[in-house]
Amino acid sequence: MTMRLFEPEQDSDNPELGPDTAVLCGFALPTESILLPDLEAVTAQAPFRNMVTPGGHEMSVAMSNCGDLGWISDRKGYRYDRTDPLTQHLWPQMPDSFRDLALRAAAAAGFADFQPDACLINRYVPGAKLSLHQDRNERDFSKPIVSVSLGLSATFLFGGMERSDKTKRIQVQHGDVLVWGGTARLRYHGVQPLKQGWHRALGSIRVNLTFRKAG
Ligand code: MD3
Ligand code: FE
Repeated sequence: MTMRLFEPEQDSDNPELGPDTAVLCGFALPTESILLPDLEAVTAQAPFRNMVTPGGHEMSVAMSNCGDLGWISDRKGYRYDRTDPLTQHLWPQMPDSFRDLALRAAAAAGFADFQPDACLINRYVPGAKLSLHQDRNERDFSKPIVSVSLGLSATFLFGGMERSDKTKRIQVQHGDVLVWGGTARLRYHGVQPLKQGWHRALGSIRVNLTFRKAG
């Protein structure tokens, strides 16, 4: 399903992504003026940092979190934790503007009563990318995932249940919200290297908020 709620800032021609996947174009735009200051406040408390993979590689995407649980990676593995390893404090609370947006997007996509306890915040600079992967660190795969794109546009790669499955490309831009649940929950996905550019809201970067029920 694709719902176009507002005029996009650029034109893009997105393919159908299949069952249990919703593309809500521009869904976050009406609350942008609250989301962006809330994002600033969260990342002032829990700064962006480039985590290390279990294999010892520094990720090109810088990350932070808010909510009861935060996604982290280090030499010991990928997992969720209540504490920010950088500050040793609990992750900042999830702002109401974030939680409310995720709840409304999930409901619009047909997933009632979504109660995210984790919001991973990914920051992309030009060249930063996310290789094809599955999101498997959550306890319950029956709950959907909600992704909010802010700033520069990016190209999502959207595959199947096997890493080797053919991928579709979808262009996501500032304000777009995507929801995956049900049969789509464990599909492989990734983000292509960010191209240089400038966006009025965030300048030369892209930020993605990923909401999950992790615990
Ligand atoms: C497709 N982040 O942090 S969620 C991640 O743009 C991640 O930073 C993306 O993938 C980003 O793990 C946005 C994209 C996504 C998430 C879950 C999915 C796509 C999905 C689950 C199933 C299918
Ligand atoms: Fe992912």
